[in-house]
Formats: sequence, C-alpha cells, structure tokens
Amino acid sequence: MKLDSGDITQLTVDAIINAANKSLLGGGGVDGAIHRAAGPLLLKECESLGGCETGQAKVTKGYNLAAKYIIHTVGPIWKGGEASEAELLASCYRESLKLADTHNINTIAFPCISTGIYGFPKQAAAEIAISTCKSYLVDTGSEIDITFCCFGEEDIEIYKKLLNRAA
Ligand code: AR6
Repeated sequence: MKLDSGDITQLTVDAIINAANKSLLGGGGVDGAIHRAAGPLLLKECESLGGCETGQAKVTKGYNLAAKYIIHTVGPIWKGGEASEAELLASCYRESLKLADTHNINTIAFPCISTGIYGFPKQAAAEIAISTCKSYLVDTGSEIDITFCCFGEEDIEIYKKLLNRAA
C-alpha cells in the first residue's frame, strides 16, 4: 500500500476508483474530473448500470484514461457519525477490492472517498481506508497493489503518518 498525490485521472494503474453518487451519472469533485478525462462514452455506460447503493461498487471501462477500468463506489454522506457512516465507508473499500480481484486487476488507486463534498472527517476516513484495505489483503491473500491518491497537503500528511505506522 502506498501514497501518491495529485490528479487520480493521470495515474497509470489498471483501475482507478471513482467516489460517485447513487445515480452514477457524474457530479463534481473527483467524479467530475474522471468523467471529463474519460470522455462521454463513460456516461453512456454509466446510464446502463441503474445506479448504485451506498457502500457498493460497479465497474466500467476506462475509455480515454490510461486506466483500463473505473470502479465506481458510493461513499456515505457524513451525518455526524451515527448513521453507519464508518461501516459504509469500509464497505466501499472492500467491495471495490472484491470487484478488482474478480476482473484480474493488479494495480488500483483510491481517492479519499467521502472526504470532499460528502464531508467525512479526513483522519477517520484515512484510518478506515488503510485498515480495511490491509485486512482485505490479509484475509483474502490478494496481492493487489493499492495506491491512495491524496489530493491536497492535509491528506498527504495524514496518509504518510498512517502508512508509516502500518508498515
Ligand atoms: N484526483 C484525486 N482526488 C481528487 C480529485 C482528483 N482529480 N478531485 C477531487 N479529489 P469528492 P465525495 C479528492 O468531493 O466526498 C461528487 O459530486 C477530494 O479532494 O470528489 O465522496 C459525486 O458525484 C477529496 O479528498 O467526493 C458525489 O455527489 C476526495 O477526492 C459526491 O461528489 C473525495 O472528494 C461525492 O463526494
């Protein structure tokens, strides 16, 4: 598990994860950036998927991206912490990794799901992201190579500290 920074659409990995909404029809933040970079055929494929529940994930092709696949997952909207936000966020990471493994994806990059427009506190979200991914690798024996793509100094510092501790 490692850290990268900057625009996730520019990473050369087999799959990038999109922090989408339940419609899967695009939006702002990283979702908007991914749709712009992948091109209009992505929206066409997304329209055929029938949306996605919070905590679940669906896969599409990567179109104009270097990444062959995009895994769209819907993070929880932060409502104060008593609405199963932590469990739902963990589920996003787990379900994305499961889908990646079923598509023989070897390298994958996650944005910091739910921590932008959806308002999940960054430190708590990073702890969930790293511990869930680590448990998944241990529990399943998967050798998938995971990058956490941090967009901004605050997340870079948080992930640096946590990944050093996890190493
Ligand atoms: N590359 C990597 N990370 C990015 C990029 C990028 N190009 N752009 C933003 N981020 P957000 P959410 C970071 O708001 O909180 C959309 O409208 C950002 O700094 O994109 O899950 C969807 O359609 C933050 O750390 O996603 C949903 O409606 C992280 O990505 C809603 O926003 C997630 O921020 C989802 O909200």
